[in-house]
Amino acid sequence: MQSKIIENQTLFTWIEEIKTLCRPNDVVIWTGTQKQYDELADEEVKTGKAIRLNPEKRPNSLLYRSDPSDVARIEKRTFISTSKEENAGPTNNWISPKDLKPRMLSLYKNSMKGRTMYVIPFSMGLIGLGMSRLGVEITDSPYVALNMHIMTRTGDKVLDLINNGQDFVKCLHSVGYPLEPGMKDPVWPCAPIEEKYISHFPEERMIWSYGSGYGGNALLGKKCLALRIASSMAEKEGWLAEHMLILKLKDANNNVKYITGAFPSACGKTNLAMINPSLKGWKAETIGDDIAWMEIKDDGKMYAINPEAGFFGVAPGTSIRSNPNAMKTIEKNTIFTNVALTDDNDVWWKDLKDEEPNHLIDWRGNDWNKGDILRPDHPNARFTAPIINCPTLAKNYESPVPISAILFGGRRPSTIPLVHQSFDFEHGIFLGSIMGSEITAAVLDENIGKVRRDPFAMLPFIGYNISNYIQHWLDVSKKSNDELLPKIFYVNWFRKDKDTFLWPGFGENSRVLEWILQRTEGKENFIETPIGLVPDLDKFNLEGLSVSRTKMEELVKVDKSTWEIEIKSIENYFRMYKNNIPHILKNQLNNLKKRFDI
Ligand code: GTP
Ligand code: SPV
Ligand code: MN
Repeated sequence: MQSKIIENQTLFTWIEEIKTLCRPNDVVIWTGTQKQYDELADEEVKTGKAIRLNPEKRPNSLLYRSDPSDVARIEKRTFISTSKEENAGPTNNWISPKDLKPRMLSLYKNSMKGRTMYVIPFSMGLIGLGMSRLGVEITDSPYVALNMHIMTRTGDKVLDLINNGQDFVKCLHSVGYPLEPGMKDPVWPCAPIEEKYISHFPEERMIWSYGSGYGGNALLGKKCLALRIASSMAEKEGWLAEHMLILKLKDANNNVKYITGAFPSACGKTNLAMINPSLKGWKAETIGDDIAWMEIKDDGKMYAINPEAGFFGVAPGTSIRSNPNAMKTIEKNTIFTNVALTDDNDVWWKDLKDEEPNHLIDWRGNDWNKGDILRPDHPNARFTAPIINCPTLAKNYESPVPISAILFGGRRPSTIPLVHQSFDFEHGIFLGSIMGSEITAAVLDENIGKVRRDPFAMLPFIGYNISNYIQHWLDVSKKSNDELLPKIFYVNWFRKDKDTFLWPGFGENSRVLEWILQRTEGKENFIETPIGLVPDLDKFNLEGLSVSRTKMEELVKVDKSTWEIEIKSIENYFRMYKNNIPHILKNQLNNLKKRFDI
């Protein structure tokens, strides 16, 4: 397939350099056509890398099974490589470019032997929009090429912009499994864990990823570019790159408002982005489910875009009951990774339906029978689906939208109420900075289930020093005022009584959204507590809700003795800033203690 000629000297030279370094068998420029996608998908099926799902049940869809060692983001192999360690800050793994580059160059040497190298120009955000940014990913993984085709806007139109001189982020990826003649290619080639690197060079706006083929480690437009590199660009250019969903809401009176929400990985962004509101007359539309780029425009309001063109969503737990819109989204043209396969060549995962099938092929490719102890899907099994498949997609999903409220949230079995509002924007920044959540399977970690602090749901994604990140939020807010800025809320769908969730979640979260939108209009529907404003239950929509009043009271309770422990834990956490703790956090923490009389 012949694409446009590469006229941009920087791109041309870089491609030549990588060819010489990695020695692929051949080079393919991604043109972004359906034909190219279909042909590559067919080839993947023919060579046994992918399984074509039943075309009658799931047209044009594939199943991939990854290597059991390569199933999620790997934070301990993720690096921010800046010349000075302090520029990466206390939350990132740091290696200097001087040390890291030679180490990785020796890995990249000949690493694409026996493989095809794909050159994928892509745009994060609508092609040509002022808020969008360009990248080019060079990869030896057909899986990555197919996924990038869905997740970003790829092809010749992007190349046109690059040929015209627009900047792009260089993203280099190799699975790290060169093929010598006669060697058999495994179904999911990757490198051993100690050879995996997901490296970022923000000073050069460059990404080098080696050894992993999975998700955020390999689809470099997503977490690597749109969060880590973009956050560092945004700091310099005065905008925000955040791990947030974007949702359009219409209340029963047809008032339209937009909100964003930052929840850590596998904590409910996709679900909220596709919510089916349980409240009568309410309508919700999807704009984005994982990443928001935001800036304050001339009218003083904060606007957001979704830089992505697809969903890379958590499959387990997705069902007609929990998220019917996601189920519709993945009916066709979808890539599934590490889900189980049914006897009629369709997909399966935990809680897909009430009744489990008698037999499946599990995510490792083994037989699974009903009653087996091991689950048949991987907890971080994912679907990759085009955003245009989403039945609730907002018509204006490609334009910047003004944000009325920002939600922070996470999985907290105790302490944090169902919802509370910050006293003002600065207090909201504090709420973002103290966010905590149970670790989920979205990251390869032995501490799944333990609560860790995850400021702004950005702990693994801030591409620079976290002190400067907090300061940057403050600086951005100074471009406007509290009247015009979004109001900030902290939500927790995951409060538990012993082992069961107190709150039904999903569609019922619309009750909380209603309360939030009322707050953005200044309605007196709250009770003031030392941590912020919580719902006055007499003014909270409880009609038809299956939760008892006692449980509701438990859900919005702010208990001083619990908060004494929480405050100690926050103080302890803030020690990581050492001498570099932003003033705003110190002041806010003192104010919180004063309000509690501690
Ligand atoms: P990433 O793609 O990793 O960034 O995750 P995400 O934040 O988009 O999370 P997602 O919406 O995929 O949800 C992850 C898991 O949380 C799924 O298993 C959901 O079923 C579950 N979940 C989402 N919303 C709720 C809720 O309101 N209540 C409860 N109890 N579970 C929820
Ligand atoms: C996350 O972990 O937050 C994800 C999945 O959205 S990944 O793309 O793998 O980062
Ligand atoms: Mn995410």
